Amino acid sequence: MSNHEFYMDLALSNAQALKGQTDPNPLVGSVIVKDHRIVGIGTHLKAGEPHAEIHALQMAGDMSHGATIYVTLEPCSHIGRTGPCAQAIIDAGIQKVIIATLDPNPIVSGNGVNMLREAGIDVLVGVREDESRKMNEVFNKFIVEKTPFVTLKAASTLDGKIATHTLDSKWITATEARLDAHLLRSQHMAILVGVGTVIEDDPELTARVSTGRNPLRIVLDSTLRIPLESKLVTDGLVDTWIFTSKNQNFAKRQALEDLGVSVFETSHETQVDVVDVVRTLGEKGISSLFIEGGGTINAAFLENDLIDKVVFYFAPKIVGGKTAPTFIEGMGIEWMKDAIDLRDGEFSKVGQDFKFTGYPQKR
Ligand code: AOF
Ligand code: ZN
Repeated sequence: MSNHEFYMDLALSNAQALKGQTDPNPLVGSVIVKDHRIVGIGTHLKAGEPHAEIHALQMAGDMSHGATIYVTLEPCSHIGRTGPCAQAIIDAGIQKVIIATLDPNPIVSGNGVNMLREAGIDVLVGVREDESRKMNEVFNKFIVEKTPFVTLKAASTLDGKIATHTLDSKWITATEARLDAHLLRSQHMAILVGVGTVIEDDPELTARVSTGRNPLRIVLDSTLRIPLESKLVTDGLVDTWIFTSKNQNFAKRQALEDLGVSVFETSHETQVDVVDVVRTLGEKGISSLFIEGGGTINAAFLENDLIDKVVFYFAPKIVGGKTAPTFIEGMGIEWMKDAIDLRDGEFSKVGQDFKFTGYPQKR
């Protein structure tokens, strides 16, 4: 490993630790090195606050003169809520800028590098590029498409069941996998379930991990069957938004709105239109969505090509049973050749369970 990679890894791991805290802005880390010593370290902490480079430059002070700065994302060239960082780097007398990847944000992309080069600064792009791009997979999509990066999560037995044929489902995976899923919840801006889950389990849908913030809670409910006394309606811990159809119960809607719940009608007559849901969330600035639905909701999002990533936990157990529910239901496909392929699949072990992550190939 070269020095460049060593310092970029430090910047990356600092940034990665903030996952879920900066959105809808990217995760960005920076390190400043002068005469083989680290003189500044900075990480972007929160949208609207200073960018990573600014924190690092402040720490380095006069030591920035003639130094090398490592940044996991191209320094910005625009004046937004802060910035431009490229100008701050020039003003600080930095001699060399090492960047992991260009900024996919169309108002920055390439312009930051151009600004630096025009000022006579030596710029190198591409150190740990893949790692940086993967770290910001949510931001990379949202900043270009303005719709959320959607992750589908499920936990099943090894034979794909999410309950037995008597509908007993507690518990499929063990504590470690459930904690891992709670951490993922806290890293998303919104979490989505179906009304069936609310009626059966009366969940809180909060992230029970010490550092986590709680995501916005979203329920798909075509007629507005959600009980007015359910925790999502009454606990006030986080906002709850319900997406419904034209076939909604309008009196119930008023009662829900009086209790502080937001209700959105989608364009379908009898069902919740999941394409509308994702589009609306994007318009509301939600950059990441975590789906914990049952088999019907999961299938609806998959069939509409709306899933960017899957996280499946498999307990090494078999329950069997033709009528025991599985985590993808719907109609299913007709021909094996049309199966949804999952790219870049990875398996890991979490406690006694197995975790699969992969990226559905869009059609
Ligand atoms: C960040 N943190 O460390 C860097 C960013 O809204 P603003 O003014 O903070 O600008 C956000 C844009 O700045 C963001 O979309 C990205 O293109 C660029 N770089 N953003 O939040 C950072 N370096
Ligand atoms: Zn910036």
